[in-house]
Amino acid sequence: MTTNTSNTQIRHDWCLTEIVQLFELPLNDLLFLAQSIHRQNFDPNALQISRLLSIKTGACPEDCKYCAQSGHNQTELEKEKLLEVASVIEAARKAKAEGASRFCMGAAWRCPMDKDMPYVLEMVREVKALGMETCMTLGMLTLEQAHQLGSEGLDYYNHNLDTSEAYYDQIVTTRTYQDRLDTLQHVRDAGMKICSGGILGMGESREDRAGLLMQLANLPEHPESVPINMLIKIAGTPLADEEDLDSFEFVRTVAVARIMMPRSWVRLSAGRESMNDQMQALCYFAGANSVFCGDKLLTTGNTTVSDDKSLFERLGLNTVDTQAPTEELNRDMAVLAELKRSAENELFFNAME
Ligand code: SAM
Ligand code: DTB
Ligand code: SF4
Repeated sequence: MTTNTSNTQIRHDWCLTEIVQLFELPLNDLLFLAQSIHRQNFDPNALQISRLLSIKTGACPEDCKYCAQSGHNQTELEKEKLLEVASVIEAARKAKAEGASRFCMGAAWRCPMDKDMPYVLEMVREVKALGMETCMTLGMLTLEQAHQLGSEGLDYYNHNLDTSEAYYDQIVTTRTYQDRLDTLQHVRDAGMKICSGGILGMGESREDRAGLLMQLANLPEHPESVPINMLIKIAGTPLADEEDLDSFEFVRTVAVARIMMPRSWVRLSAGRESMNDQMQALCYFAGANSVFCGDKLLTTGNTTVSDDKSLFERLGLNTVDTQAPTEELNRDMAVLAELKRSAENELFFNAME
């Protein structure tokens, strides 16, 4: 197994065996490799912050076994109709004031109805006018709907593969893996960026986690954003009593994602409330460089804004505005370049060689 840290070639031909071999590396070697690749592609101390809002909650016809919003699951969730555009804009303004650079709007739909499109398009237009990046997750899209969203200037579309193709029918039966891949293709064809990742801790095997990453990395272009969610166990869902995933296995998955998709933003997504500070710090070391901030995700709680602020300060992490590189970021990049130069110096001991 090669652990050459200077090779950050973008690949789309990963096979399962070599991905599993990455997972099997001693943790220190895996983390070193991931962190080295991370530094060659990103400022290692910069975090991109996204903020979520559920614009339409509950009563979803899909049967995703993890989800509070599926009409097939008996959860205590209060259903809501599509929010008014004005309240969405108000939430986006608040998110921006709290440091978010991207505003992600999620709807509990199998796919948007044509009658809903004018409203979601107006949301995109008005959030963009605030100077924020926009992301939506509305379920499956036709090519035409993808073009409508793209023409309005939607930056990202989130559509997760969730798990491996082999494990998919244990998690969702009302749509196929190919349906998900088709929507991702429509998003690309319409010129938008892709946000696609998955959920860990749903009883899947290590091979399934490797299989998920293989699907993502072998897409014709890597998703620009890769959310890695830890299952939030929700009472009333079939996965409510699922066994906890080992924390180090989660960290390993983040590291392997970083290695396989070196230039993508890897997001430490749902489930941070169940992680201690040390585990989150390890995820950042493994190459996660994006998070959802705000006291709520879509329907569940999240780490508080003040806890996040305190942890980021203790770790020396800065938030980055991906739209407008600041002077501070440029300065950090200069420091990074200097560090890289000294690492290339012969006094630097590379234990991997
Ligand atoms: N209905 C749309 C769809 O499924 O694409 C958009 C909303 S859906 C809630 C967005 C994503 O949230 C899902 O694909 C899943 O990866 C993640 N998610 C939902 N419930 C979760 C849970 N309990 N724990 C972790 N992630 C979850
Ligand atoms: C993603 O991968 N995770 C976010 C976002 N994309 C849409 C959603 C997490 C949802 C967690 C459960 C909830 O709040 O209902
Ligand atoms: Fe519906 Fe999305 Fe939840 Fe599945 S994950 S039940 S599609 S809201």
